[in-house]
Amino acid sequence: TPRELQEHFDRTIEREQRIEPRDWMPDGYRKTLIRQIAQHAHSEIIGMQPEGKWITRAPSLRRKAILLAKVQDEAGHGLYLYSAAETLGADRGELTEMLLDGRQKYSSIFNYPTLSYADVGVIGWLVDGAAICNQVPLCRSSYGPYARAMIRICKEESFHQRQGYELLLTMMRGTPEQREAVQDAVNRWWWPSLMMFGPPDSESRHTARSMAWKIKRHTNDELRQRFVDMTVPQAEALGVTLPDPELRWNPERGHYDFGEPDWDEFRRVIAGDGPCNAERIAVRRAAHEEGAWVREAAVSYAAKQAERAGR
Ligand code: FAQ
Repeated sequence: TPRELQEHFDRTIEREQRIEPRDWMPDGYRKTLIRQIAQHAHSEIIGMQPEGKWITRAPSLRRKAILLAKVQDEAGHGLYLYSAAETLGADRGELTEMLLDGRQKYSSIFNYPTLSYADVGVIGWLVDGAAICNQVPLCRSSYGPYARAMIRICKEESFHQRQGYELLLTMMRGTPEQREAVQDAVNRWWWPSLMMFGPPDSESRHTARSMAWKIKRHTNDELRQRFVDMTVPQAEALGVTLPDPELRWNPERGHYDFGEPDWDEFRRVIAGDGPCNAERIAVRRAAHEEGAWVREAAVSYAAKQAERAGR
């Protein structure tokens, strides 16, 4: 009966066991997961653009090989995540349509421009750093296919974070111009990185529900604090200043205090009005349209194979 199904689901969540695709789940649980996993997948694919732009302009063969590998990993992450969404009954083609016509979101962070090669390092350090902070707890998410995809993604994100930090260490040992480029990139990416964790808890419409379902394991503000605490010592080691005059250690709390991100800017960017929103979607749309023949060929090949097997 429906009541027994619901009880079985609740017990599974309560015992920290995983919900699998074949299990009964409430409609809201399925919808929330599709929304979050699709947004995450879209972010990985759109997130290839800001760094991808620098592949042809990498300063050395070594940097180019590293960047190529990183951007390819992001494509891979997008694919695991679309596959995880498909286990919930979502259709990948439809999810892409929803991204292109603005019915589904992708992370605000990818709507900012990359102005120099230092941005590649800062994206690795701060953006991948924030992504790891947010995603490590998702390895314990209650939905099996999502949690398992997250394990592999987090391992690769750690490599991305280290490559960013290593690039920045190299630039900080370089010329004054290189050090300035790093500081300038840090100034531009710091606040948008804090916004990756989502709105403040008081304005987050999904957190309470998603935590009760153990899809999310921490609130947006908890993870934002964890990221700040982790990053300040790294900034000191690197020799850069984080652009927040309110940033200071609070011995009573045992955490760093920090300033309030500009939430109006955040709302504008997720509403489609950030510096690069139009460009990101235009590039994604063009890639989708130019790839139509590949999808058609694959479908027609699969149909021929099936016909042959049937004979
Ligand atoms: N940008 O109620 P909440 C990466 C939306 S890392 C845009 O708090 P929730 C790696 C939210 O969807 C980036 N929209 O929502 C990489 C909701 O809108 P809706 C991707 C945002 O879901 C690195 C509304 O605001 N990571 O790609 C943002 O409980 C370098 C209300 O918010 C993930 O997606 C935002 N920053 O918590 C790749 C991680 N924040 O749907 C390439 C998985 C919130 O009601 C290069 N996702 N919104 O219209 C999550 O952990 C959660 O979904 C949160 C938001 C924490 C992002």
